[in-house]
Amino acid sequence: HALNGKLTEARLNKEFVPYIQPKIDLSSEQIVGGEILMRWINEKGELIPLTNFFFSLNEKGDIYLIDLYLFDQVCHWMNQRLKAKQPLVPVSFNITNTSFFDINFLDDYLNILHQYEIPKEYIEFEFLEDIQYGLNEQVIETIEKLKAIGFTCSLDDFGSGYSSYNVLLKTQVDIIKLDRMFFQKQLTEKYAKMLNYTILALKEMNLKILAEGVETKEYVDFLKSAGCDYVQGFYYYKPMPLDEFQQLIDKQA
Ligand code: G
Ligand code: G
Ligand code: NA
Ligand code: MN
Repeated sequence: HALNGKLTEARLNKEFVPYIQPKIDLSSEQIVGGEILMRWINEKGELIPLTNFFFSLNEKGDIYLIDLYLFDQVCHWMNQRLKAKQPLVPVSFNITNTSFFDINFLDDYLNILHQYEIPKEYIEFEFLEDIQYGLNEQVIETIEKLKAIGFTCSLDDFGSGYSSYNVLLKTQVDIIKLDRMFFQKQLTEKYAKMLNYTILALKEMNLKILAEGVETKEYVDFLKSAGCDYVQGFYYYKPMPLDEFQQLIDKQA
């Protein structure tokens, strides 16, 4: 399913769709944000999750173009919501490490934000430590620039092995996204203690904490008592098209 480096505007338009997964504030149980997750609709009309084709995209550098295209689409949507004075919440975008290496990265993203007049408070960037490159100087530098401009930055998949406490020493982030593997285990007494201390340690560092991939009420209740700030997971919502998402935020407004 390689794109063969022949990524045209027409193909982008037809085949790549931004989905969004709601983020829930645990104290209010309101939707306070959303993460953009791309979906590919192939020639047969099948919806394909990114994990199934991500590596072939990345090799060809196509991910940068697709991410930028999705960013444009979503900012356009946000602009329309803002202009019509409709409810809106901050939206997060995944940035692959190879995109940080692109010399045009900041300019390209900032141009789109200016074009659609999106306040920086509405934009969050998610990144993770790269398996191959670690967290190299260029990535750290770009994250510092994003932070200085005023964007929220979050560290994705914390605890998965790709991102660890070591990253927290190298760069400043606002939000830690606890990897979903944490919440797919049985919640034993011993394990609950370990999770409690992990959350406590991160809070001591003034970080906001989001639990990913939460699927059960047991974990929601536990995370509330542990002082976790946000949850994202099938227990509340799966990733969905933007029009479904806007109905949800309209309803809670
Ligand atoms: O939603 P899904 O399970 O397919 O996501 C798989 C992985 O792909 C996730 O780790 C996520 O961080 C990454 N991902 C999802 N959407 C995007 C996107 O639009 N751009 C980039 N760069 N990564 C994404
Ligand atoms: O790496 P990243 O955390 O960005 O990947 C997010 C991926 O996790 C998305 O592909 C999304 O579909 C998936 N996801 C989100 N919530 C859940 C959940 O509750 N359970 C499972 N198994 N996957 C989830
Ligand atoms: Na992510
Ligand atoms: Mn994640």
